[in-house]
Amino acid sequence: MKLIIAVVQDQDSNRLSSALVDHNFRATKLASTGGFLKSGNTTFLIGTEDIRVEKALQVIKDNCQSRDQLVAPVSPMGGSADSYVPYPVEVEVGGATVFVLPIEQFHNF
Ligand code: 2BA
Ligand code: 2BA
Repeated sequence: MKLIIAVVQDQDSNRLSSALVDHNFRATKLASTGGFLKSGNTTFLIGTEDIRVEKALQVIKDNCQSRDQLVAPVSPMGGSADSYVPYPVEVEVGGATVFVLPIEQFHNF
C-alpha cells in the first residue's frame, strides 16, 4: 500500500473529495496552512493499493488547478520580521503538491 499526501488549494478541495469518493478512494482531509503564503490549504491523506496510485494521481490532477495569487505585504508587527515582504508579489500556487510514501502497516481497528 501507499500513502498519498496531497496539498491542494481550498477552492479545489470539495471537488477533489467528491471525485475521490466517485472513484472509490478512501481519504482523510486535514485543514493545513502553507508555510509561504501563511494561508489555508487542504491536505489529503489517501491510503491505497500500489496498483491504484496512478489512478489516484490522475484524479488529483484532473480536479486541481494552479492559480496565480497576489501576496499582499504583511506588517512585521503581525508576524515574524524575517519573513517580511515589503511589496506585493505574485506567486503561482500549483494545483497540487503530492508525496507518495510506502505504508509499512495498515490497521483499521
Ligand atoms: P470517512 O471517509 O468519513 O468514512 C467513514 C466510514 O464510512 C468508514 O469507516 C467506512 O466504514 C465507510 N466508508 C468510507 N468510504 C467508503 C466507501 N468508498 N465505500 C463504502 N464505505 C465507505 P472507516 O473505514 O473506519 O474509516 C474512518 C475514517 O478513517 C474515514 O472517514 C477516513 O477519514 C479515514 N480513512 C479510512 N481509510 C482511509 C484510507 N485508506 N486513507 C485515508 N483515510 C482513511
Ligand atoms: P505555500 O507554502 O503557502 O506556498 C504557496 C506558493 O508560494 C507555492 O506554490 C510556490 O509557488 C510559492 N512559494 C512557496 N515557497 C516559496 C519560496 N520560498 N520562494 C518563492 N515562492 C515560494 P506550490 O509550490 O504549488 O505549493 C503550494 C503549497 O503546497 C505550499 O503552500 C505548501 O503548503 C505545500 N508545499 C509545497 N511544497 C512543499 C514541500 N516541499 N513540502 C511540504 N509542503 C509543500
